[in-house]
This record gives sequence, structure tokens and C-alpha cells, in this order.
Amino acid sequence: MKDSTRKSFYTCLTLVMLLPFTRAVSGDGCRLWLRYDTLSDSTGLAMYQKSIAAWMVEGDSPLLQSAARELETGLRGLLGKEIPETQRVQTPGVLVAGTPTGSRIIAALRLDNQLAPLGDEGYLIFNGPYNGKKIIAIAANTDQGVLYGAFHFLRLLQTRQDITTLSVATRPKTKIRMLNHWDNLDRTVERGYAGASLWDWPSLPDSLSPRYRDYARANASIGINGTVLTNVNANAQILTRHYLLKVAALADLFRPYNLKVYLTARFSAPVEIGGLTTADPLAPEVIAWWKQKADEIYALIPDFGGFLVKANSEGQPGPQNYGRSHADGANVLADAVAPHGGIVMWRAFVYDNDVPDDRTKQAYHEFVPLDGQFRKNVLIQVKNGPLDFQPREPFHPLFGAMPGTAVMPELQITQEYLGASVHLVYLAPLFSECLQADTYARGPGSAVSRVIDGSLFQHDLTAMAGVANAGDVQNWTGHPFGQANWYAFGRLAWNPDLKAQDIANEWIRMTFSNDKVAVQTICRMMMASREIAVDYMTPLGLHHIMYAGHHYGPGPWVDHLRRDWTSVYYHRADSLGIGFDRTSRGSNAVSQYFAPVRELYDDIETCPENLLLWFHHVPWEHSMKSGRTLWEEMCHHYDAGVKSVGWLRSEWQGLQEAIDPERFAVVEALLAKQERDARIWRDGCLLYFQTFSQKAFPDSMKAPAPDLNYYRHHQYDDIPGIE
Ligand code: BDP
Repeated sequence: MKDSTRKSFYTCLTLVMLLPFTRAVSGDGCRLWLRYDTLSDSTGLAMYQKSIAAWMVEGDSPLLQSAARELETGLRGLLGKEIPETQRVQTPGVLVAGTPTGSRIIAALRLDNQLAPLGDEGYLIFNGPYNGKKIIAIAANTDQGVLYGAFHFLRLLQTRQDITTLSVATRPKTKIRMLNHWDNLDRTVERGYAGASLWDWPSLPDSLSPRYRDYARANASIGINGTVLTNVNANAQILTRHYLLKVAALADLFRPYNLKVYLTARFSAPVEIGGLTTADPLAPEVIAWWKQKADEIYALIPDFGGFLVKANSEGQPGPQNYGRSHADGANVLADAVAPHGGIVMWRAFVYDNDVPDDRTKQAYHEFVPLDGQFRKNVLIQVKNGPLDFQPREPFHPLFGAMPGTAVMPELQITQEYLGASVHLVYLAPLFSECLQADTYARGPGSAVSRVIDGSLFQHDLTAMAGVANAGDVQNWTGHPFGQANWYAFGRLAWNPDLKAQDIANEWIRMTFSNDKVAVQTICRMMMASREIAVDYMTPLGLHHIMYAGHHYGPGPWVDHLRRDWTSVYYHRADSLGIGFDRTSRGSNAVSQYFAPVRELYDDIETCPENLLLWFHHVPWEHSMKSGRTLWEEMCHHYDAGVKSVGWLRSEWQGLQEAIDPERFAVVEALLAKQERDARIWRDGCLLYFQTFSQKAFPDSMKAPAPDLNYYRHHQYDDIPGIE
């Protein structure tokens, strides 16, 4: 090693060792977007060093201690030197963080009017004079607001923003911003592709992995304030004292980062762990059991968030087992947690193969009649689309259809249907597509985001959930770009109107590089990536044609399961055409949307082509906007998807100088696999659909090979979490 190289190597190592993330190595991705590496551009560094002379957090609650620790670590890392903590403003350039009640300096700034609208999690960041000196202030009504403000301030440095003319005033648009972990007590993770569960149940509560705190920090840095620790396909054991003590230990660690814990409640728990003979929600002993269970939980975890429940869905027990409604079920749990300030999130992901109706219509049918019957502390948790986290779905018609009920969206961060932890797919465009969709529930301007933030129907209780993609692998998410989806979810939960591109930009700068060309290139790749995946998986509104079981590869031929789990039920390909007729002439799912969305989808001429086969059964010869026939268009999309992965690969190759070698190599290898598996999607699907269309492949594409049989029997042996 040359001397200069050795020196920078050791500087790097020292900085890495000072950072709070455990076992950090520069390129292993374990520090997520909180890397805090010293700014490499000397002008920027000098500018920041000049602007920040010292810092102070007035007050010493656990939340403020977290804020102080973060500022200390972040400033030291980013500015490449110790920035002293101070008790006084003696020089210009002091960064002061606090609340009017805890900080005499913030109190002296008289911010009552500015702080009043910011609630108990918002904050201000601004440059202001104090005693004739220019300071930077982070001010909030509460300590958690200060914590969020501290992370925001560090983000400004990480993304190289000007900090001499600051005027940030922000508050979250939703109250509860949470991850849903589908983690089992044996540490397997349902639809998890990043190793085992983060929660090491056997060693809790005695041994506390340093990762727990890093997890809480990462969430706090993006405003996530809740986490459901356990799978929606629930195990009642989590509600036993044995496990509750473990949960309490996690809650204690998370509290200084304003992160509350929630649990999934198995509806039959009163029978399974309570020794009752029924779980009928109207039976007095069941009501008493849930009340007593809630009291027991709150005695251990005073700020416990509440329950998430999957009931009468995919074999999970629920109130309907006793002839009761979802409202009866949700309300009994809601009454139990209400005295403690807890909530219940009741999932609308319900469908039944014995109901002959179109599966996508069933949730609406079951829930709309119950509007207004749920307690005030109940939220109905609705997936973004009416089926199941597909690469593209229309928005769920329940958004806007239950004005008397608090409704929250459930987005999926883990890439169950989007290439697991192998494909580079940035999900913010998918999330935003749903959030920005106009439901027309109250006329134009009734976007899903306005249902969610409570403004459309005046609800105070608002929330957003994302199914987590983090596991115990070193870089948390398997694919380095999977981190972006966790990040984007948090940012959108804070403000559903943020632009996917702006979020990508931030994340890239914090995670990879501030180099202009690198930022632009990676941003382009990310912004294109979701549509690319749609192209090679389910273009033109196709859906649910994945391999049965693992959901990673194609399986349009799947026809051997219960009807609503097959692919043939959804694509309905025949010699005439392809697609599910959900128009007024078909299943009439379109009727669940408000006018004019209903009419838009109902008419083949106005239905957006990217949802065409979701709503229409379309002849192979149908002429598309491009002038191609439907068959040619389908071939075109599948082929373009694969070619675009080639483009992603070549874009990435150009970044070798800008990215550390470890992450460069990991992404390079993953993109190669993605291209291989995109081809499998294209060739498997097209060879299969060709058996119906009986048409030749266009000359513009290389004909799929070798044959359909090959794809039907293809096995994956190198995809994490997929067998
Ligand atoms: C589907 C998953 C399944 C989940 C279910 C759910 O395949 O593993 O249990 O959703 O959301 O996407 O309950």
C-alpha cells in the first residue's frame, strides 16, 4: 500500500469505527442512508465547516439524547472533524435544537405562531439571530419533533444543500407511519428475501443486538414511528407473557427513537392461549379476555401501539367463524385497547374461493356495508390495489368508498411480485401511482392521498403501512437498491405528495454519491426500473401470472390450484384474445369506482393501455395506439423489458469509478441475474400465450427459445428466500 493510500485507508477505518452502525465496512451497505462519510468536495466541506461552529441540544430526555447522539456522530463524520458541543451561543454558527419548554434559547426565539400548526411531530429549521449571533435552529413542539428535525438537518448536509438560508417547516401528513414485518416466531419471514427475521426471539430479552437500535435510528431518520413485529398470518404465542417480555425489551430500545411497537393478534387467541372454548367476539368471556390481555400488555409496554389483524382471509380465523361481522371483530379488540390509547388495524384483504364473484370485488362487498360501524380507534388497512401487490394494479376501490371509516393503505416494500431481492425495482413510482390516483369520491381532486391524510372525510386517525423488506443480512435488504424502497416508503408516509424522483435523488446522494453524473444516471435507472419490470412481467394490465408458491418467476400456465390462485383465472387467454372482462358486460368490477373513473375503465377506447387486460378481454388483433396489434404490442413490451435490463446493466457499468467496489460488484452481479430472469419471464410468457394467439413473433425480436416445456419446469436455485 502506498503511504497516501494507507493514510486514507486508516482515516476511513477510524471514521467507520466511530459510526454507530455495527460492523460497518465502507461498501457493505450496512449503514443504509446514514453513512455520514466526510464530504469529498473541499468547497462544500469548507462551507459547512464555516457555517457550523458548535452544536447544542437543550434538554436531556431519551429522545433528545438520541437527537444529540445523531448530531454529534453525523457532524463529526460529514465534516471530518469533531464539532464541539456547547452550552452557550458565544460565536456565530451554533446549531441549537430544542423545544420552547425545554430550551431557553428556542423559547427566547418566540416561535409560538410558527410552531402551532406543526403538531407533535413537525419541526422548523431556520437561520436566525440570537443575541446578535447567527444561529441555526431546529425547533419543535415536542422532543420527537426535535429528533426528526435533527435527522432532516443531517440530510441537508448529506445531500449538499445550502444551509445559509434555511426555512423548513414541516409536519407529517399521516399520524401513524409504520412498517409491517411478516416475521414468524421461528425467525422465518413470509415473503422475506433478506435473511432471517431481525428479531432474535430466543435470545430476547436478555441479549439485545446492537442492530435493534440501528433499526430504530433508520426508521426515525425517515419519520417511521411504528412497527408491527409479527406476521399477519399470526401466531397467538406472541401474546403470551413469555413473548410479551421480549416485545417489551424491543419497545424499550425503540422508544428513544419514537418508534412504537404493535403486534398482530390472532383472532382465535382466546381459545389457543386463553383456554376459552370460543373466540366469538360477542361472548362476554371473550370480551373480558381481550380486555385483560390488553391490560397485561400495557402494564409491560405503556405506549404499546395496538393490534393488526388479518381475519377470515386465507385460512386465518375471524369473527365470521361465529357468524359475526368484521366490525364486531374489530370492535372487541378496539374496546380493549381504547382505554390505553391503542388502535386496531383491521385488514380488508379478504376473499373467498367459495364466493363465485370476481376476487377483486370481494373486499369492497364485505366492507362498504360496514361503513360507520367501526369504533373510532379502528383503521381499515387496504392494499394499494384490489388484488395483491401486483407490479401494476388500478387503485383499490375501497379508497373513497368508506367515508365514515378511517382507511389506511398497505403498500408492499418487500418485492414479493417484483423480483424479490434480486431485481432492481424502485417502488416509489408504484406507491405514488396509487397515492395520486383520483378516486372522484367527492368530485375531482379526491386523490387517494387525501383519503389517507384524513382531509377528504375529516378523519383524525390517519396511517400508512409498508410491508417491510429488512432482514438480518448485512446490508438489511439483500439488494442494495431495496434500501431505497424502505427509504421511499418512509418519506411518502410523511408526505404522500413527495415526488418519486426527488426521493430517489435524496437517497442516492445519501447512499451512493453526490457526483452529478452518478446521481443523474442512478436516478434515471431507478425511475425507469418499475416500468421495466412491468414490461417483462405483466405488461398491459396482465396480473397474477406468476409461478405458484414462490411468486418470483412466470407461471401463466398455473391451473391446478384453487381457482382464485391460478393464473388462468386472471389472464383468461383463449383463441380469441386475452384479459379479464371486468366491464359492465363482464364481472362489473368497474362499478365499484366513482364516475368518471368507472366509465374510463369500462370503455376499451378510454381505458389506459397499461390496465387494458385488467379490465377487458381483448382480441389478439385489437389495434393499439402504437398501430401494432395486441399480440405484437405484448411481444413488444416483453422484449423491451428485457432489453431495458440490458440498458440498466450498461448504465451501471459506466458508474464503476463513482461507486465503491463492493457495492458496485454486488449490483453488477444482481443485474446480470435480473437480465437472465427477465428473459425467462419474457420467453416463458410469450411461448405460453402463443399457444392461444397462434401468431408468429414479430421480426423485431429474437424468437423465444428453447420451448415452453423448458420454462414450465424451470427451477431457481440461486434466489434468496425462493425454493
Ligand atoms: C400475499 C402473500 C401472502 C400473505 C398475504 C397477505 O402471498 O404470503 O399472507 O398476501 O397479505 O401477498 O395476507
